Amino acid sequence: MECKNQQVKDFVQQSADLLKPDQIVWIDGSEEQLEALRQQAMATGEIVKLDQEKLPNCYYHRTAVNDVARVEARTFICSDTKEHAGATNNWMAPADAYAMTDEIMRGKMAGRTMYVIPFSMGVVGSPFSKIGIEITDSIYVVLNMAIMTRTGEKVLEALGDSNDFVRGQHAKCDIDEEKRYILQFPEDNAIRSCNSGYGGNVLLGKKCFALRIASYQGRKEGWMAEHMLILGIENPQGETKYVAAAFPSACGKTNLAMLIPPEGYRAKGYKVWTVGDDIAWIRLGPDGRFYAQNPEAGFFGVAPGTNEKSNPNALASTREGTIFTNVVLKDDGTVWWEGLDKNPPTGQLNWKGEPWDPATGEKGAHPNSRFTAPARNCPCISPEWENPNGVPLSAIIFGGRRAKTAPLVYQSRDWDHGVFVGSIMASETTAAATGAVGVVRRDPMAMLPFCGYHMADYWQHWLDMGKLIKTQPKIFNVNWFRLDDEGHFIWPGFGDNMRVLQWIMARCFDEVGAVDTPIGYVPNAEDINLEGLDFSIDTLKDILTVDKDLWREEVAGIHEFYAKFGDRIPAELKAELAKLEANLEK
Ligand code: OXD
Ligand code: MN
Repeated sequence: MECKNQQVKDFVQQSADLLKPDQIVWIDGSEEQLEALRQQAMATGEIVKLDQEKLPNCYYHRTAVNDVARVEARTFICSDTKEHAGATNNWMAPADAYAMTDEIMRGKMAGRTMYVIPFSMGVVGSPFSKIGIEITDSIYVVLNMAIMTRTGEKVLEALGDSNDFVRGQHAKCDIDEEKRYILQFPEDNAIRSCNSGYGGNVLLGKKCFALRIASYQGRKEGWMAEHMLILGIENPQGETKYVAAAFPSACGKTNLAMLIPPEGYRAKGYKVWTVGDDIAWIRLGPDGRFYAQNPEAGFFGVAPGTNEKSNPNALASTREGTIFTNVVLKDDGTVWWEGLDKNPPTGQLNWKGEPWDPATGEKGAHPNSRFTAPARNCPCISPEWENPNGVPLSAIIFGGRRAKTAPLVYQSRDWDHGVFVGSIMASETTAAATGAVGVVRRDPMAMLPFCGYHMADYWQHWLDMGKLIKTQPKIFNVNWFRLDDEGHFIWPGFGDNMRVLQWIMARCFDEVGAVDTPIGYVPNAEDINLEGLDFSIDTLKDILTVDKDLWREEVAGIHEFYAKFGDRIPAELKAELAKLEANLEK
């Protein structure tokens, strides 16, 4: 494959000068080349071919045991000043960051091959799309990028002689935790990642580019990069309306993106279509509405808990062309993870490659084990998911995991209030996650670890974008996780969340009223359809309540959180907080 773009060639040469690989291989996007790389990775044991009848084109991979998750403490935004990175990001001066990682990465590809992956985030050639070049010494990364993004020659063609591409450099080095760094250089359009081989740290198109770098680009260029799923809701008349939704980790984002409506809804002809499960790039459309596109081409989903009941669409997506990482490898060439079914296999290898006995209670799959599955496999993938112009958004949904405070659903009064609702997003830790129950972690717009610049400036950007649109999407907040006094979830969740989506749609099109409360508009219980569900209206009323005492505590927590951002907090958000306080005193 020939590259005519001089800037790309220079970048590849500079990378080779630093990393000193034995050879350089350009990824052209062809199946032949990918197959040759698979053969090579199988020969070294980097990947294992799974049973080709049960799981055609599926492979298995284990990471090092010290390298199983994103490392937020070692992730830095290397903007020109610390102030520009803001209080919620780690910061390193760009010159120091380059010098430090020059030292760490120098010569580390000696004896290895350096792969050059031209990739497009978004449909190649779409006005939403952005191009990157990732350098890596990992075939696993190449194979994952080939699923998660559009790669190869067609991307270089689309780039032409433009210099507008993100420069990503990944080197496995020695998988040394002490020298592991994930660095974003927003002003340089550049990313460096070293000493890791795990997904979120090394698939540079995903969190590093499509969120951290892209959020910065979006502010500069007047669009938005958000940590959001996108789904379409088709009604019995065959009309589809789209929503984007942001939730912190472990709140069921992939499940909501692939929701199967309850029986009664399906009988009437309702359908839910998946456009994306993790990231949304949002632009102003020619008709004054927001349009969203999923910049990815695959799902990098958490395996444990995924099963025929919780998410049959996700499971179906993994039956072909998928890479499984850190799950249980069975000797029949299939895989298993906790929650796949109730029959943990015996005599198999756990995620570390050790013989594993489920009777010991030890987990077989790592809790953050993953599948990398092509989006086109998903049975409910939207016919519009590759529309180069994106899909128009009717609503934006924020959410979190709150035991008592937030009602099942509420609607913000207007755009600015909605931005406020996003800015105070929070989840409470569960016992399983940390040992400490009920600790509130603020995660504005689910972007805390992913915003590439100062969070308060990011809120200002949201407010500014609201001023540009004629038809603003309505903004909602949901909470599927209210607990009863015994600590059980009250709302059934999963497919039944369709009932809440239906109310949200009805509000978007002025088809239903609501109760005005201190925090926003809450449904009249009668307006949430409970047909076919064993759930009393009194219990529903219970989870729609807004407890003023709890919200006064919440306000104190918000003040404390906002204090981190000092003077940069937009006046509109301060006014919203004051309004909430006043409403609670009424
Ligand atoms: C992810 C995450 O992996 O948000 O998508 O952590
Ligand atoms: Mn995510």
